[in-house]
Amino acid sequence: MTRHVRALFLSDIHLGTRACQADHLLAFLKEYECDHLFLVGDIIDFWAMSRAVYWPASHNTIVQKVLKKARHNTKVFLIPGNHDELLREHVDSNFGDVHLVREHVHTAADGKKYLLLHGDEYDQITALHRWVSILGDISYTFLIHLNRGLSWLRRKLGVSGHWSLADYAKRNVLQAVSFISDFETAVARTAAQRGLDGVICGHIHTAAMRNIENITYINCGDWVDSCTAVVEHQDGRMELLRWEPPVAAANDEQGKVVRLHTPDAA
Ligand SMILES: [Mn+2]
Repeated sequence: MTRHVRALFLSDIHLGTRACQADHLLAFLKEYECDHLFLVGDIIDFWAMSRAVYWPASHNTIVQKVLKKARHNTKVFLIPGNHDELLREHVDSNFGDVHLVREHVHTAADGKKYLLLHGDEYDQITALHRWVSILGDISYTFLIHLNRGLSWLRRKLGVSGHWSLADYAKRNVLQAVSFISDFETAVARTAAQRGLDGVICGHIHTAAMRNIENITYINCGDWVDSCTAVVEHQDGRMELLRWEPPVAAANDEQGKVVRLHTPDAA
């Protein structure tokens, strides 16, 4: 059954890399139709592709699905991130029906205004020390690969549910914890300075939806590890979702959408 939402927000898909969970994203996209599709950066990972290209058919299918939506009734906006910063040279132009913008203000159905940006400008590590960031990227990729092995083991043992090594590391390494909260606060304050109600971003691969200094801070997460997305319902209510892949690899088992958080829920 397809659900029709007002807007769908995705970030950090990292097409062109082995880490991209393209099949899960395709399964998720089948469940949703939307009036607006916002791609909030790091959609195609040109940065990783300069080292090695990994582009199976499923990555083409994702591009085709997006273009098909754009041709029909969906307004598609693409905000380049740091891994697809090549596209930043072309902001404010249209590629077919895809609008390329540096950032965007989205007015939700309830009148709330959200600042949409990728977020790397607020990441001091990326902004100041690109080499440190590339090293970080490589060790992060290593953690994701290691997690693949662990997930396989968990499935064999019949353990269900999502558990991420990279996520565990981020939450338990003190430096990472303060990095995430510094980033979230900096982005939320930018939205406040512009007189907006909230911000929707990506970049740090940590999905979130919460209130920071009276600003609704929303991070779409990613499709390399957490498989998370944000939707706006017809009434303007925002919701954070996670795609939960099937536990067993059996053909008849299907994944499902898990509701992570919605701010206005009773
Ligand atoms: Mn990024």
